[in-house]
Amino acid sequence: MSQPSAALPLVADGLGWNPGGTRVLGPLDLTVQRGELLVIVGPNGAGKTSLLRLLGGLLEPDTGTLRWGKLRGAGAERRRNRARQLVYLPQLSPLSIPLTVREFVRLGRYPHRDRWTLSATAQDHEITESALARLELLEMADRSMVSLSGGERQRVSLAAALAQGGAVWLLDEPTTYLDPRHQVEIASILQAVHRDGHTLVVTTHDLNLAAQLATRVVALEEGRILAQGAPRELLTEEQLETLFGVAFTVESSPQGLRIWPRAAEGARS
Ligand code: DCP
Ligand code: MG
Repeated sequence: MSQPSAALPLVADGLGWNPGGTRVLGPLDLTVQRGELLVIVGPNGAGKTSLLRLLGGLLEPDTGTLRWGKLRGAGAERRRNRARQLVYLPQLSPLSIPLTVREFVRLGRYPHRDRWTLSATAQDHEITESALARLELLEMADRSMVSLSGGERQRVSLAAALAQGGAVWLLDEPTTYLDPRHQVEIASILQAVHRDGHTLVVTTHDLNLAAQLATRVVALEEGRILAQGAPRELLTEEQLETLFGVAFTVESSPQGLRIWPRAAEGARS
């Protein structure tokens, strides 16, 4: 078997997950190259979250293998390196976290702490404050996480991700709950993270966001890869109708793609 090149952050080979004996995902092969911004699209229940959790090592695969091109060490040291290198943003952040916003964002620094003292350094505090500022959260930094709206919680989770940093970012529907201004803000943060040379794997139902951000789009259907390609190859009216079972209009211009389901077209007029 060939060794993964150091340029490959992730190589999944025959990856499958079958909880309780029921096939949810795979078996599928997927290679994520360093510096890619891979967007995974597909209907509810297609397995996007499951795939992201497998890629992040949060679920154990039932079949196949997952290799990390850049990880060093073995056992506990390897797990610690993975926690440092990997940013995982869940689709649903826990509702009842008895922490303030600032404390939660500071937790993002946890994998970087000295493993004996575990105390936060001046640098941890500085990075936390700058992540809070970037997501416009300084005014609510002392509020309890329990008191936040869905969109506010999502921005706090992204601030924690930003504070953590890492080579590979796995983001599960990072803009679902956000108002339009914050959607634009998050899209520009993700572009900046990508420009900095990081690798991102993002799931979303926002096809316009996928068109805007992706270097490659993977279409997932019933746990398998239906198709993949550059946004203009994959986000076509035919492909989207096959994937989602509803007709789409896709307008292409030099500025990019505009995509909407055709039922919504009637509603607009
Ligand atoms: N599933 C399961 N057991 C779990 C988690 C999920 O049986 N512990 C099932 C539910 C779905 C399928 O797996 O039928 C895929 O679930 P995902 O959460 O991976 O699906 P998506 O993320 O694609 O869906 P959504 O768009 O709703 O987030
Ligand atoms: Mg999901």
